[in-house]
Amino acid sequence: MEDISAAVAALDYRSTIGLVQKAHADGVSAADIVHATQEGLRIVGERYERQDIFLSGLIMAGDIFRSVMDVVQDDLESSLEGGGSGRVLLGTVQGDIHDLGKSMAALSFRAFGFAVEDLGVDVPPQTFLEAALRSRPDIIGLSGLLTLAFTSMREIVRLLHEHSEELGGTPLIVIGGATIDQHVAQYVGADHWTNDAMEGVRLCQRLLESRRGGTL
Ligand code: B12
Repeated sequence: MEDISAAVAALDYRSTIGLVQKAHADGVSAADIVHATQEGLRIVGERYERQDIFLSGLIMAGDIFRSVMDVVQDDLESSLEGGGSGRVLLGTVQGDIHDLGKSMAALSFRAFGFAVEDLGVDVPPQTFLEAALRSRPDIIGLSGLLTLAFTSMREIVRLLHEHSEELGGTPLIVIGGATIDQHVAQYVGADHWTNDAMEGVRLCQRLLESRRGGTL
C-alpha cells in the first residue's frame, strides 16, 4: 500500500497502475487500494502547496485516480452491498469543480441502495434549494475541497433551514472532501462530515434508521 501511495505522490502513472493491478490480482481490497491512492493524492496536494509541482501535476493526479478507479470500481461496488433506502441529493458546491470525491460518494450511496440525484459541480446554493424542494431528499450531500467552498456550503445550510417548513423538515446534511474537518462542519452548520465516502454512507444509513425509529 505504501508503494502505491508513493507512486501516486511521485505522479508516476505507469508504476501506480502496475502496482494497483498487482495488488488487485493478489486480492487486496478495493477499499484499501483507494485509501492508499488518496494518501498519495494528499501528498500531491502538499507538493503543490510548496510549489514543487504545478496545476498540471494536480490534473495528472486526477487522471491517475480515475485510472485506479477503472481497475477497482466493480469490486468496490460489489463490496458495498447494503440495505440502505433513501434519497440523496448530491453535488460539488459553487466555486469548486473537484468531482472525484463527489462521484465516489455517489457510487457508494448507489451501491448501498440509495437513490442519488447528482447535481454535478460548481452548483449554486439556490439550485440545491430548488432541487431539494422538488425531490424532498432524506440526505443532502455537499462536496467541496476549496476553502471558498465552505462559504457556499454554509449558505446552502442557511437556505435549507430557512425553507425547512416547505421541505417538511430539514434533510440530514452531510459534507465531505479531503480538506473537511470538525471545524469546517461547525462553521458550515452541517449535521455530519466525512473524509471517506464509504464511512459517510454507512453513517447516513445508521442516522436514517435512527431517525425513522424515532431515536433522533
Ligand atoms: C486532483 C486535484 C485537483 C484536480 C481535480 C480533478 C477532478 N476532476 O476532481 C484539478 C486539477 C481540477 C484541481 C484544481 C484545483 N485545485 Co485541486 N486538488 C486535487 C487533489 C490533489 C486531489 C483531490 C482528489 O480528487 N482527491 C481524491 C478524492 C477521491 O478524495 P476526496 O475529494 O477527499 O473524496 C473522498 C472523501 O472526502 C469523500 N467525499 C468527498 N465528497 C463527499 C461528499 C459526501 C456527501 C460524502 C458522504 C463523502 C464525500 O469521498 C471520497 C472517497 O472517500 C487535492 C489534494 C488533496 N489533499 O486532496 C488538491 C486541492 C484540493 N486542490 C487545491 C487547489 C488550490 C486547486 C486549484 C485552486 C488550483 C489552481 N490554481 O487552479 C484548482 C481549483 C479549481 C476549482 N475551482 O475547483 C488545494 C485546495 C486548497 C484549499 N484549501 O483551498 C488542494 C487541497 C491541494 C493543496 N494542498 O494545495 N485539483
